Amino acid sequence: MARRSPSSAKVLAIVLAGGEGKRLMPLTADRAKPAVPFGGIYRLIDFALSNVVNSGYLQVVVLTQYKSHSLDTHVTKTWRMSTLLGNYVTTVPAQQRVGKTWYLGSADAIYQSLNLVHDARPDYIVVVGADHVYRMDFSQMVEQHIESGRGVTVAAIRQPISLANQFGVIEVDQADRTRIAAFLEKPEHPQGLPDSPGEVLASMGNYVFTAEALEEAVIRDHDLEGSKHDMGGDIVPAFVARGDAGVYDFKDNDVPGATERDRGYWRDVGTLDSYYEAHMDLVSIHPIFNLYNYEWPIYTQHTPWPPAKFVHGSGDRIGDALNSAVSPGVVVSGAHVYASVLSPLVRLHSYSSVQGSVLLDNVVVGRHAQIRRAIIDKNAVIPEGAQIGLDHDHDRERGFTVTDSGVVVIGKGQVVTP
Ligand code: ADQ
Repeated sequence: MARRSPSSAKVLAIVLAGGEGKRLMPLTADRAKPAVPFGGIYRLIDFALSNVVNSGYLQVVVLTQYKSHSLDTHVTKTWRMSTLLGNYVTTVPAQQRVGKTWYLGSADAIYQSLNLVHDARPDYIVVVGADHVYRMDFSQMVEQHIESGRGVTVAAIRQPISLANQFGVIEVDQADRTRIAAFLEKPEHPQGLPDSPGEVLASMGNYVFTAEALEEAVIRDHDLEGSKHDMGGDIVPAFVARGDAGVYDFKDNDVPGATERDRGYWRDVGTLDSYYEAHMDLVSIHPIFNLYNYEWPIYTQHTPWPPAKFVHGSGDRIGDALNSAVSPGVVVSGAHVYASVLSPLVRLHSYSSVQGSVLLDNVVVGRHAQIRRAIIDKNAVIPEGAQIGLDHDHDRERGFTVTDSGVVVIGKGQVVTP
């Protein structure tokens, strides 16, 4: 295929959103990981979709599978675009179009959806995961990909070597630093970087493919005995083995409006602890991830809820929230909130206090309740006087999850006793 100039190239975006997110249990007990709420008003998938759309790519398919109802509802309600202009974001569940199996892995999800690629007839395909918090202009990576003439380009970021077993680890060719010399998916004993032994260069799970090369690769992979049909585990290594894989360094990505502090921010929020920490990044006084960058907005669903309100409770209690992000519809009545993220419609009653916590939609906190370093899923009712996060043995006895770093997690619909 003749190379197209970046401005005239036709690009289809495929968002992989079928992941189960086992390590985020109980938050993924009845929703797919990309549908997990984040930052008060968003769902995780909003970050990937906002990046795709802000990059100028308006033909987007979202491949879903595991517990996809909540994800599907969110994407359909939020991401409707003008089909008149040929723009769309569609969710595509596993449908057994090709055979009798559901998606066997992320590469099989693309294989089973090749009909959508044939319909869109793109020159290039941007494939992104749906469960990271970051801003990225994919058009800059597409430009590098087109110039390279390679089959695939993989986005990369430095990560601590201790996390290497969660990522695809890239070794760059020392003679041509844009080429991947070796790629190991989730290695247990990786080598550190020559200039920084405590770090590895990790794949971000975002790829740009030349359309024909991706189609050939997933077809070949489909027939390959022993393949797990996984993008990181099988497809990328196949390109690397042929010397046909490039690397795009995320630190070169220049997103409009980024601050010195949040340029290059990228978080894999695949575990409860990393999900919690990414929330704390939002509420630090100078946010480490800046939601207030209107040049690269993060879009989400907006419901006409009333403004958040802070009122005196009974007696002399003041309702306040400091160093916190508070969503519409929240009422803080005679309660004290510190370093926390409150999602829409949360209600806090008098003499209660919430510190270093993430409360999802509609959580009600009764009088005198105390909550410390906790994540509380939707609709939970914290009874009067209950204590959460103050005594971890008591938290475990009541069936709550307590993470390695001591964050207490209460699942959706879990009954909470004092
Ligand atoms: P993981 O995130 O562990 O590693 P995976 O679980 O396959 O890989 O998830 C990648 C994306 O694909 C996620 O957005 C997930 O929702 C989606 N997905 C998974 N199974 C799917 C299926 N059957 N159908 C549709 N979508 C599916 C990957 C790469 C690593 C890289 C990390 C970065 O494999 O090389 O380092 O992402 O976080």
